[in-house]
Amino acid sequence: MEPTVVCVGETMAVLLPERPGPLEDVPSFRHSCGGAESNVARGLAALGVPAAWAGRVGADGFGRRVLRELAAGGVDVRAATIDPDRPTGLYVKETGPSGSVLHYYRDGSAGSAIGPELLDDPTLAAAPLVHLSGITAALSDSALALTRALLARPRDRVVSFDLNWRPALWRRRDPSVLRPLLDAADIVLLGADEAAAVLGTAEPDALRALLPGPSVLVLKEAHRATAVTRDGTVTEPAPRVDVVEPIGAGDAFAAGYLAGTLRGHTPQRRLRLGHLAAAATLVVPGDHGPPPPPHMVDALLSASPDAWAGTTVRASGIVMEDS
Ligand code: KDG
Repeated sequence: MEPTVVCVGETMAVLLPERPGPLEDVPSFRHSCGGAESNVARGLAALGVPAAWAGRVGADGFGRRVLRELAAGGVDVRAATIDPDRPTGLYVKETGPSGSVLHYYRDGSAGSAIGPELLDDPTLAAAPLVHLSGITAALSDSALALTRALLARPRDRVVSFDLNWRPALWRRRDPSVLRPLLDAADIVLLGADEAAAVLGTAEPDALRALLPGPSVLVLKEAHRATAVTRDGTVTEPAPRVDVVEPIGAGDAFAAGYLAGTLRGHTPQRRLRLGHLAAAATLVVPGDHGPPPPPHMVDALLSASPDAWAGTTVRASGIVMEDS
């Protein structure tokens, strides 16, 4: 089946610590893979949306692992290319009492060498929806050129863009390129803290004035998300979640929101599906958690506001209080 969504970006090998604490004290690490855009592709595939990932990996074991893991997660990797000269990037997660830190080992990586030649890929050329993020724009000049070219798209292709502000990647680059990139997309996802850091405001009307181009801005806050469309604004609270580890939750939210959009859900249900997919990732230590089974998703999407407000997501499952 041809993918409905192609997610473009860098996917890296990931080392997840066996237990919290400074890296020098961690006895061992679990090997996984992650990258914001391929996390979205995995989240979409888990929700039943045909999804592909396009990017570059090195001709090494980490690269083979990335392709194997994504394919096992139901992601089409035919548009992925193998770089004979550069290594697959790596990040190491450090977890502690004040949250998680990502340590990147990705300078000069295969993933950072993506560029406009990817536009010739038939999977990408045919995709009705392309998902991008601000991470790719920070990786290299060629990755920024590809991002710009994908946003200068044919009229029938929808582009979603998650700001994904990663200050560590912008130290030697100019982040002012981000606002016009966001404004050229159709669906923009951004966290309130990221919006404040990059655009100087997290206030929906002010963001709309700065970004008049997209059909929808989805603003994520700690306990709610707001869709700002040309027809008005819809806000939906998040369910309660017993958080284990937050990295990857924004990508899962994007996958849920996009899946809801592709299914023609109402704005409220799109936001709920985003919250549910994010919650499933918040309750696991890695970058992606399996979404709830479809019958439960359906029940939660149509739950009353009281029943939705009484929902708690835990690693052991979802609890809906009687309403
Ligand atoms: O959103 C999760 C990502 O931050 C993680 O998978 C690593 O892609 C990554 C990045 O560049 O930070």
